[in-house]
Amino acid sequence: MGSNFYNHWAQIMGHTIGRLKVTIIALTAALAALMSPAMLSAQETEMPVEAVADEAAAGATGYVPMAPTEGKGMATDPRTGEGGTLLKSMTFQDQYTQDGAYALWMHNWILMPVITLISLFVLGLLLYVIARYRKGANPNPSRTTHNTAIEVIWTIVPVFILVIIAVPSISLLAAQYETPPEDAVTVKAIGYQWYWGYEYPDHGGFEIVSNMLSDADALANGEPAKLAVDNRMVVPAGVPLRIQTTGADVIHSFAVPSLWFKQDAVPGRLNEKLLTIEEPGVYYGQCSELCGARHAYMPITVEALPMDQFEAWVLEQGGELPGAAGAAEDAAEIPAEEVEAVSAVAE
Ligand SMILES: [Cu+2]
Repeated sequence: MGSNFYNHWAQIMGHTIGRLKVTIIALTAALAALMSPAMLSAQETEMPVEAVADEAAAGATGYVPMAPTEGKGMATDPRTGEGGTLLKSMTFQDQYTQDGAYALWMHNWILMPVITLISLFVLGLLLYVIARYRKGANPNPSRTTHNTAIEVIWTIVPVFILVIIAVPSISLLAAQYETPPEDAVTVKAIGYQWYWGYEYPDHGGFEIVSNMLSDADALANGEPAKLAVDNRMVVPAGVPLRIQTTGADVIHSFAVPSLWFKQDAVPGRLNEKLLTIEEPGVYYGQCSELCGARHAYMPITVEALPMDQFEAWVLEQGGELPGAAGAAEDAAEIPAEEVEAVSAVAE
């Protein structure tokens, strides 16, 4: 009776292990596909620069919102893989900042392999112990409680793994705390219930009010629904930006996944973080701090433009360029005669 039971059990285990093997093989294959060069090179796919340039040229006389590039600065559809592959929709969005690219590399080549290997190793050990040391195969269990060699190994190996993770992790953390340089372009993102305001203190202090477009309007524009806005946060590409965030009422959070950027917008506080967007494009984000009933309906659209087009946009908004304003002010404040008079007194 007893041996019959164990035979039956062993048979079931055999089936289960067989199925697990298939599952492990499938998982490994999926992971390999995820890490494949094709997958990585997808990151380097260039955006149709000409298309953007054409549009920019069209907007030379007046600002025309840039058309987004499918799959860039937005999530891909996990059901259809629209805008990318199905696998791509399971991982991070392609990154358009240095920190983002580094973080994505760390995720793909350090964290995921380490997590996968450890999980498979522990699963393998468990299955081996279940099969090898079951009562039927091992009726008299060992009474061993200590083994110095193996205890040293299972202390040192995890320490070694943690150090491997800590080195890139700490440098990423440090990079994310880098202070914006003095000449960075300042944009102040203000969270309101429930929309965003973008103030340009270096450009005359005008403010853009940004509300979500209806699904119909967004789709008609060729933009993703619930992410498109009427007035975008327009910034120059390729130069350091000083993004300041604050909340007008409750805590919001300014977050754009493809730029590796997330910063809380807290009432009464001014948070500041460096952001350098590497290339022109349209990048979508959302408020990422529960801020009330319409929290899900205050998206962020960042449009990065070449500097000259950004400056043209600023002038169109009634803003002024920092250098020009400064020179004009200097000229206005100190008339030439006064300067002469002052130097005469000094003599
Ligand atoms: Cu909010």
